[in-house]
Amino acid sequence: MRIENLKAKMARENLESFLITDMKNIYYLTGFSGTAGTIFLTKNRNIFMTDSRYSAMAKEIISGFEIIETRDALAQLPEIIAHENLKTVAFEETVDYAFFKQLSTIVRNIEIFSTSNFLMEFRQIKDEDEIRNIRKACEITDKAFLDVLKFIEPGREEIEIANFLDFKMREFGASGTSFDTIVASGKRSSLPHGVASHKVIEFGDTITMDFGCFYEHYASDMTRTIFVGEANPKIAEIYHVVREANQKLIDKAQAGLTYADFDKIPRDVIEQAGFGKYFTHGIGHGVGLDIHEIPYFGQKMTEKLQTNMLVTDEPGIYLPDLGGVRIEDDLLITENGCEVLTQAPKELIVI
Ligand SMILES: [Mn+2]
Repeated sequence: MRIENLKAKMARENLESFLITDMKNIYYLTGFSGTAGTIFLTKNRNIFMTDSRYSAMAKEIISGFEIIETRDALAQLPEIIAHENLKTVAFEETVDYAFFKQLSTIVRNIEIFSTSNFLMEFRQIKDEDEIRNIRKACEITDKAFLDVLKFIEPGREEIEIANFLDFKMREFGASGTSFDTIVASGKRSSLPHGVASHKVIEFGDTITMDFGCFYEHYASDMTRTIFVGEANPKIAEIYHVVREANQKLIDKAQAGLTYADFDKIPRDVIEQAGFGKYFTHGIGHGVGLDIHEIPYFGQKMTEKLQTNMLVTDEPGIYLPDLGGVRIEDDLLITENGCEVLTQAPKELIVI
């Protein structure tokens, strides 16, 4: 079905052939999860190329493709191009320069051109299986958060807390973390993406933890901010503003909401509270096979949310030299609202 949808789009947009090298796109189309593979699609043929390490596995799990075993997929192209009488080859713009140079050298005398996010139109709408996997990834993330609350105490390093979260997520069934776990404490919590450091947790610290995992190739992404011993009153004030912004978006998110409004609804809450200039990043992003994928949101974007998109809601306020708060949930967009897949508590927690 996925491959049929893609080939129909290729026909609509006059792509005679398409070279796919992004491993997430390859997984999406075939279920192949090895580390080396290349897809080449033409009107008449679906070709999957991989080397001898993976060809047996590919033959077993991939249907609807010719499997070619080769250590150099690009070297196979001239013959296919000649056989299919192709005039153009499209490729993904995310390829690296060395690949582009090799492609330009091997594919001569016909036009090559790049496409942007060609498969994402499909990937951004999740099917039942994908939703089930992301739901599970979110459950694992929630459980790790509940456990880390019992682990955090003054004297521990941020890195120890990050390692604990990573270990717990694996223990609960994750295949790994979906990105490097962020633990930013004290003044460091004012760094929106403070990677865990050797800083030691102290009484009175604010701690922002942004973490997530992969379950069956699908990601979760959650942020919670908590306090150790006591909450600094100014940070407690912004905590309530951020939480209100996060909740207001949950209340309003549904299919049909424009990307501009998705950004504006929580941003207005923070601006009206007088902290607009301290909310310095985007409100959210899509989550799926990639931890960050479309949709992204901006103030003038007229596109609309669609049913079964999976997006984050992550307002934050960061007061320089004092500390910051971010609360992030993963939302499944539905026809009449949204479902919050990350269920870890959001009331102000002091441990
Ligand atoms: Mn995020």
